[in-house]
Amino acid sequence: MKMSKGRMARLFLGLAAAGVALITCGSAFAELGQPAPWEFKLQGSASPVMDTITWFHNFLFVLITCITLFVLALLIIVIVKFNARANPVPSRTTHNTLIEVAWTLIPVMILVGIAVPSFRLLFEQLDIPKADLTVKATGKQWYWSYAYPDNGKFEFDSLLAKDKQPRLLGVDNEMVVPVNKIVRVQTTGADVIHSFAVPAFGIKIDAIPGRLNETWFKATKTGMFYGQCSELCGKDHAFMPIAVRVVSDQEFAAWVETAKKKYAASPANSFASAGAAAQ
Ligand SMILES: [Cu+2]
Repeated sequence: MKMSKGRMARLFLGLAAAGVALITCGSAFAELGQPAPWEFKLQGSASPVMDTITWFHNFLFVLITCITLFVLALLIIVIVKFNARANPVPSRTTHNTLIEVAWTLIPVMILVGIAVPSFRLLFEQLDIPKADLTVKATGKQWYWSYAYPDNGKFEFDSLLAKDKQPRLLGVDNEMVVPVNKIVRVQTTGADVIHSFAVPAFGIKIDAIPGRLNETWFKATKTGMFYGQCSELCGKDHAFMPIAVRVVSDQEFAAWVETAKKKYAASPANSFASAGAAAQ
């Protein structure tokens, strides 16, 4: 099948227009803290770690695009210039010191250029700064329990609320944290391995029975942020969302006061039962 030049140009133009439409669509629907239809980029960032992750992702994307285009250009040159018809008498050259040194050194330099920001990001994630508060998230089949050991010692369950929006992400009791404060998140599993993940904060950490893992985030924006259990943990794995409400310091203090009373009698409240056992 032969295509005229005009038709080909129109086809390319159409494809480009579709691409642009898709990109603008993706960002038009994008909402902070939750997934959006047709989204193919990372979720908007609401923490310093996620800022770095987003930057590193974009940096690598540009880099691999350049490398791929460069290799593609070399392949096209070889195919066009050095095929048997265009180049019937091939050169017998087998070595070229300059090129050999270049194709060893340049990739090494590229890898070092990737390694430096990569390790910096890894340390930023793993080196937990002095925390302003600790929240312990326990993964259970199939919901999360949140404990606040520093703020009045209470614990409560957070279950999927079928009537709440966004669909399959809304919960009955959200985890609440203050804005611009360093939150240490400790995770563990009560039955099987779960995984605590909130994309906008750039955190994902396994919740393993018998072990206490920890990570951290500093939410830089107020609002609702959603995540999901990210380790296949059983039949309702898809129905144990994570909902984090980020509020101001005053709102957080007020919430702690009401939460202490509200969850005092909660069956999840390990502090209450520990207190009762001690008496
Ligand atoms: Cu799970």
